Amino acid sequence: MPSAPPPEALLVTVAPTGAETSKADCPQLPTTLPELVAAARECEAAGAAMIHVHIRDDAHAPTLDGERLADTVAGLRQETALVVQLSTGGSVHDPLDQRLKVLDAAPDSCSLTMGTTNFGDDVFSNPWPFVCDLYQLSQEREVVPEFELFDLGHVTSLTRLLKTYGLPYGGKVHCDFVMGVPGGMPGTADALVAGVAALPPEVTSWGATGIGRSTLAVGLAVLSKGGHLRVGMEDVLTLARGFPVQSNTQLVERAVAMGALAQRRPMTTDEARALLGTRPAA
Ligand code: KMH
Ligand code: ZN
Repeated sequence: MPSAPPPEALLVTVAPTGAETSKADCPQLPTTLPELVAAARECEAAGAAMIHVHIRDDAHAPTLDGERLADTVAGLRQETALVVQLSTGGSVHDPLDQRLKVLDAAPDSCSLTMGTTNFGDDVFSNPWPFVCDLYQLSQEREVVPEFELFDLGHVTSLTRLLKTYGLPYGGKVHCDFVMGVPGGMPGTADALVAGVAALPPEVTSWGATGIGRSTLAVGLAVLSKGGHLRVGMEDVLTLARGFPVQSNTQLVERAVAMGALAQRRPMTTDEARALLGTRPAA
């Protein structure tokens, strides 16, 4: 088994698309497969090692279509060495049974949110039985989950899940705090410190992302606590007030520059696979 990357190695995950922003509002959002692959290649060159993927249909609307998901995984694998993580969160409108089927596309990793969260005016539904089903399916299919923690209570649920069902495929436990969602924990250094302090001992690595304006506060707090970074247009659409993000690469470059100030260098894709315990690259 490959050894764990050194502490200075920084996992940068890019979440380029998400399910919330419309193409009409943000034409630079990568919503087609060629756009996604081009963004992935540029972000890999800029220092990203993992991609968190939501896909869109021909009308640029969020979809969990199985064939499109499989084509997306294949396209990303062909053109990049990135760890491919498919979202099982989808959009707030996606039914639970379709979200389970995402694993049929055989990604390296999948997101797995540890509880239900108010999500703006909507509800992001993750009932406990669904969390357990998805987790056991990920173990069976040898897909490494990234545990998404939107609130402090989700950390408690993660502890319960690991106690009940054991370790993920690959034996590593990686989680990601998703902070600043209206309805979840705030995107602040204080909230991050509380979350990290509550993590169960099985956790081998963690990262965080701050939604919207909390992106910088969370990113800087992550670096001072020794965690990893997720950035991308799923989470933030402005570089600063009045300066719209033009490409995901800009956000990855900024994350890499922030890491450099903290004397962290971007992790390679091989190091990311070792960190996360994913199946070897095809
Ligand atoms: N789109 C959000 C409702 C995930 O990817 O797993 C859920 C989400 C989390 O983005
Ligand atoms: Zn997502």
